[in-house]
Amino acid sequence: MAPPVLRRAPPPPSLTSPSPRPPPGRAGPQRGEVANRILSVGDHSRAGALAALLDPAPGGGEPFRRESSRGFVTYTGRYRGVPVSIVATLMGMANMDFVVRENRAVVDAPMAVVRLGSCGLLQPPAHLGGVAVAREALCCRRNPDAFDAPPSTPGTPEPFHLTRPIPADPALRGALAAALRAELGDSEVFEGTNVTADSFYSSQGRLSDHFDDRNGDLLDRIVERHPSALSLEMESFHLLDLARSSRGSLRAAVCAIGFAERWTNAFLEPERIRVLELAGGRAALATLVGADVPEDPLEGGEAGVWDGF
Ligand code: R1P
Ligand code: URA
Repeated sequence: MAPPVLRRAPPPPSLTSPSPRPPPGRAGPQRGEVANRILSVGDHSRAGALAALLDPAPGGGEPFRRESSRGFVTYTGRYRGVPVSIVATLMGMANMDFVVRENRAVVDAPMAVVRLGSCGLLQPPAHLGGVAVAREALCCRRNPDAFDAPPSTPGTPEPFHLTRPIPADPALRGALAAALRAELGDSEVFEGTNVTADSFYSSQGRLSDHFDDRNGDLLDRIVERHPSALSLEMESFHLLDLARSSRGSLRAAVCAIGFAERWTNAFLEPERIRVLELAGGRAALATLVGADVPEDPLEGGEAGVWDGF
């Protein structure tokens, strides 16, 4: 009888997917529909308002608009003649991750991303209605392991973990701060450390009777450990983290309009919000247009929707 043929077992199916693409049935950003200069904003309404700042389309048409199946809205056109996209990134670090990775996958050129968000403010000189530009951002995460045991049980970790800060791209950040000052005046722009939280509530020090969050002294602890901490929001750190990890293919800077002063509990009046969003949007778009990245998003000047503008 012939000896059995020894065969190598087939390799197990890979558990990793080769590219950051939406799974079948989910439409994400498409090649030629997104520029290598992206203004990331939190919601559809802000994105739509800022899209009105783009260069007018020939014949008075609208800029290109696509809403993905995950709910991200992208407008693409030109600003001062340069291709740009405005993307509604929605809330939280997971959404920022989708937007950056899926857009990075369909653009060839190095990219510049500027975020214009809103934030809670942690201390003066920040003040309501001003814009906080982040020199750096760190992340504040609720640590579920801390809640395994009653508070102060020996060996239990701190309920919130603060990462080390990650710097913004210095050139982009400097240009953003200068453009904001030109729009709003020196007194309305402050530079410091941003804190990106993984919740609007627990890890932003908002107290609740319904949950054991152990966050009564969280904001004081943050400011004590990071005396230049000024703003508290939910996406910026992750954008800077992705830029750092992008092997040089993406640079980023972030700013956020002060919607709330956490030490006085004052909130910005709704009428001021749109005015500040438009001023911040003009500054962010001007910064993107001046960014040191190629003008053509795709290799060899391949066409995209920006060619219609
Ligand atoms: C919370 O209300 C949201 O507002 C802030 C936070 O980061 C979070 O996304 O930013 P946006 O106004 O950009 O959404
Ligand atoms: N966005 C936040 O994440 N926190 C605030 O306090 C205000 C806006």
